[in-house]
Amino acid sequence: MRGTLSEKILAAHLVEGELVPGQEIGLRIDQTLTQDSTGTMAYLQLEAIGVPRVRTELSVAYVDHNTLQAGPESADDHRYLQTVAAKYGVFFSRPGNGICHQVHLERFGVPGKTLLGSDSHTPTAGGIGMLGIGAGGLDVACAMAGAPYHIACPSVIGVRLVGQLGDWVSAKDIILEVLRRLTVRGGVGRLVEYFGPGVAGLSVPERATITNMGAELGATSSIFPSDERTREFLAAEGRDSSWVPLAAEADAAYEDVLEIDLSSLEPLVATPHSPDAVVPVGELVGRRVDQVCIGSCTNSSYRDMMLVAEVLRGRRVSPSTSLTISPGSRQVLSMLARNGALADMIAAGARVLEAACGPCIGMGQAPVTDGVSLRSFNRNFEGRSGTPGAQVYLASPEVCATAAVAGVFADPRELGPAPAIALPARFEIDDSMILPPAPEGADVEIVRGPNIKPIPTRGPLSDVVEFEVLLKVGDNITTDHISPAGAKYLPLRSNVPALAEHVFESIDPGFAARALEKGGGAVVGGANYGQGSSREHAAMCPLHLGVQAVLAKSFARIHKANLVNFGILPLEIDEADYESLSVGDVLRIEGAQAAVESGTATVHNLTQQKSFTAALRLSPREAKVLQAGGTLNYVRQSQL
Ligand code: MIC
Ligand code: SF4
Repeated sequence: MRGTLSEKILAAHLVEGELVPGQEIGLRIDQTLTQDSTGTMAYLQLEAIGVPRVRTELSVAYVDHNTLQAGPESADDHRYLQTVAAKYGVFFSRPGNGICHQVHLERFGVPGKTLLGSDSHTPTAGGIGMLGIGAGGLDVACAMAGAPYHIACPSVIGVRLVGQLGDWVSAKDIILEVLRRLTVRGGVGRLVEYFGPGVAGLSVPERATITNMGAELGATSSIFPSDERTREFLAAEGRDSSWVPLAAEADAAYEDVLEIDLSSLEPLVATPHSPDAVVPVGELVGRRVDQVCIGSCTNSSYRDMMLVAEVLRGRRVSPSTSLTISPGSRQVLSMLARNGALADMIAAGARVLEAACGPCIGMGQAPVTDGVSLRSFNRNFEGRSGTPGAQVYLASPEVCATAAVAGVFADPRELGPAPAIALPARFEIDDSMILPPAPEGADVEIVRGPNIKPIPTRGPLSDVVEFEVLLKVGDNITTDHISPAGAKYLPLRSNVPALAEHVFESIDPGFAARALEKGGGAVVGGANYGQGSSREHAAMCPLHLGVQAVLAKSFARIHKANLVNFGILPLEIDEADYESLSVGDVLRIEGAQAAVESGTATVHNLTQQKSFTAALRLSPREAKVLQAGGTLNYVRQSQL
């Protein structure tokens, strides 16, 4: 990684360890962000850690996920977040102000700094040359309390961009091409750094589309240099003083380099049910589209919205298709309202939603039964839209808007020359929906609604652990499978006992009841277990049900960290042992305390009367955390 931009930022923030890929490092975190569906737990954890005020340079609490408010739960949670933020020194971005990643890029991101966020798309900040990393809420709470953030030092791969994008081809097509080549596992343990002559042609919001969706590669983060385009963007946000130039050295050593000739790209689409199942739009032309949803933290910038408005101007949404549009921030929405673009959208028949995550996380707008939904979002995991049989496709705002008008998949290049969208010289700046914290927190009273239930914890790891296999699943299981999101479940994010009833519901509706009845057990998974969202509920809820271990071929980075944080053993097994394990097998590990230290556990399958070894790939710190029964116990012991 010598000479890479990633190395420079990592080195400047390194407080523990060495920059050797695979080894654990501790990083100083400059800024944090939380959003509401992971934030309540993060702040309960911050309260439990017991520091009086946050110790970061800047921390922001956003409300953007749970804005449906079908009952009082979410509004109660928002009130809790507002009061806890005021008390602990955290800025509070009110519901309606926009999606955390978009607003953070606009108003707070700083090139060269580190940002830890309790949301997997925190790498959006890489669009501005900031190192943004997604993590579980507990890790973010520790960072707010001033502790370093620990990760396995990633390796750095380069993506060299050359050439220029053609008409109707945009940033989304670049990241879909990277996904097509690297797959949803291709970024695990890696930082993805963009460089080359093609970079200068991309504005910050376009770069942010690419770094945002780097999360779908499983990458630790993605980053662009900070250059003249970055300066322009920051100047337009009235934040010139935050700009610093940053780039890799000319002879930077990447682990691997992928080259993409932008002029050779065409409009692409990710097909159900994975962001890496990418095909050219041409393969789908003419197929029915029931619903189009434009927005999300991937594609909701001023540039994207203006492009959509240009396509819709003077046209009508097809009578057989429903079009929703959610602008990424109040800044974007307000500018569209003033310049008339919003009127064009409304006249075309778009259903304009508030500036929030909305349909991306299944908060409303579930498609028709077995419907085809085309979205400018970043995830098309099965069931995430709220309609079990729906077929969800992902594409650029260009492809989405064209399909909304045509009622079928269509190639936007058929529309003639593409509109040129310039960044405004000055964005509309109004931070009145970002509430600063109280100058002295001591007097602020925290308001807790009845939905907020305590965080589950467990005692220190027993030396002999015995558990039954409760469920066996395949590869690429997402945290959406483990702890579903959407309108029915998100209001329960502060109430682990209630949310836990739905663990693995879409795969095995009887899972939660069985786990409780048996007093816990284990889950067997395939490769890349726990990909997707950073939600630590995918560890906390199984913990509440008594799950002691997950045995999988491999784990996604954030989920594995969350398992460790909540004292669940992440055991890696090989293909043959995966094949041989069955639901109902009773497994036993003797000497578990020593096993987490040595990194190898001998697992006795009492049912099948045989033994096998499983790896516990843990840093010495993680081993101690597991021995203590989770991070909260460990942090309290080590007196942060
Ligand atoms: C998502 O896109 O899945 C989410 C909802 O933003 C999650 C966070 C969550 O589950 O609350 C994420 O990406 O981390
Ligand atoms: Fe919100 Fe969707 Fe972005 Fe997650 S991916 S932060 S749900 S807009």
